[in-house]
Amino acid sequence: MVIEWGKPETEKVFLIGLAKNSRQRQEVEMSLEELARLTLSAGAKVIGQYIQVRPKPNPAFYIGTGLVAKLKEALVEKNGNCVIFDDALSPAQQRNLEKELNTKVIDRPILILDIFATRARTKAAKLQVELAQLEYTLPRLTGAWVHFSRQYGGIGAKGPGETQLEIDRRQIRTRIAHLKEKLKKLSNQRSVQRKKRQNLFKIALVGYTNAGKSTLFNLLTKSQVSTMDKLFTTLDSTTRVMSSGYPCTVVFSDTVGFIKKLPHQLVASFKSTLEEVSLADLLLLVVDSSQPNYQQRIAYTHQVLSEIEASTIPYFLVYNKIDSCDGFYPENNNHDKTFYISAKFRQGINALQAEIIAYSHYLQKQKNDFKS
Ligand SMILES: Nc1nc2c(ncn2[C@@H]2O[C@H](COP(=O)(O)OP(=O)(O)OP(=O)(O)O)[C@@H](O)[C@H]2O)c(=O)[nH]1
Ligand SMILES: [Mg+2]
Repeated sequence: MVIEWGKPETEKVFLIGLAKNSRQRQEVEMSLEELARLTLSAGAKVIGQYIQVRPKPNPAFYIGTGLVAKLKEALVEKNGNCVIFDDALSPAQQRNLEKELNTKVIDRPILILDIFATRARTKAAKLQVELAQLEYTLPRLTGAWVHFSRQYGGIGAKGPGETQLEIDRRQIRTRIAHLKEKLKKLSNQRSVQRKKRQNLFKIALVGYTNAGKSTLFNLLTKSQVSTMDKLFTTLDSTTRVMSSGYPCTVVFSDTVGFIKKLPHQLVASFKSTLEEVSLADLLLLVVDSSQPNYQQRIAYTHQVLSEIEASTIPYFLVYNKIDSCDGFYPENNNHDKTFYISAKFRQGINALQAEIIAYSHYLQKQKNDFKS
């Protein structure tokens, strides 16, 4: 299910963010920059943005009615046809806004789900994204949500009647059950494969999207998975088994990146893909250190790790892109396994690899001690 964005040139978007107070404004500005990148990734064009400072969202419209009126005028003036909010809207807020603004209203989770839907390539990723979309849609299935996908043909498109809605709800529930069943089968297949790897040393690369995980993965495993300056290039896990140079067989996994306000339905349905992470012996937490808010991104990564029950796994903190840091180095945070690298320019890789080898010796010894 992909939102019909229409032709990119016809999709003109306003972005909206809310700051609790003026101190939070800068943070919201950065969040909107990221939202703009996500919007571009979805093939639409940003034509303006508003940040409102208010302590609490308006229950009916999320933003204040003054800004709703201003936005309405701006949409007409600039020929805009879509508004994207940086936070999750309640079903009622979304409905009220669409009615008042006479235009399509989307929030960050819907946008992220949409990008995932266009990027999903493998069977598992497609099923997982569809499941997440339907679970997000179900409580929102009212007049504003038409059948399985949102049809934004014309302005003010009418929703179906209550009977139709009930049929849709039932169909969605049936489809959800069907998708879960299919995913369970795939997950069982994966766990058979995983069992075979039980005694191997498993390392997973994790971190915020675009941190350079796949670039580092390619270096460590001499692979060629896709890397791009785009959000969510990787959606599926790739694993590579390495033995030369290590005291035991090592399995590296590259997987989906995290992002702020990742819809929890998405995390839940990606659980089986993310099992590569939750069952790892060691995580390489890759950070784009050229980003001013890199610390927040580390915090979000930890948040998702705890959601998938991976927060107790030992990790190396890998500050990547140090070539773009302008001489500024991120602080060590008292984490004793911290590395500064540039995966793109192959700097600092030997030291990281040496420590991975040392750690695999340590794990091997632990396993042997346990056996005897
Ligand atoms: N300057 C610089 N750019 C880098 C470095 N490492 C990766 N990149 C670039 O950063 C972008 C993202 O790299 P990826 O390896 O695709 O990042 P990722 O973490 O796998 O991203 P997703 O799969 O989208 O979550 C690409 O354009 C890379 O070329 C680095 O050390 N320095
Ligand atoms: Mg990647």
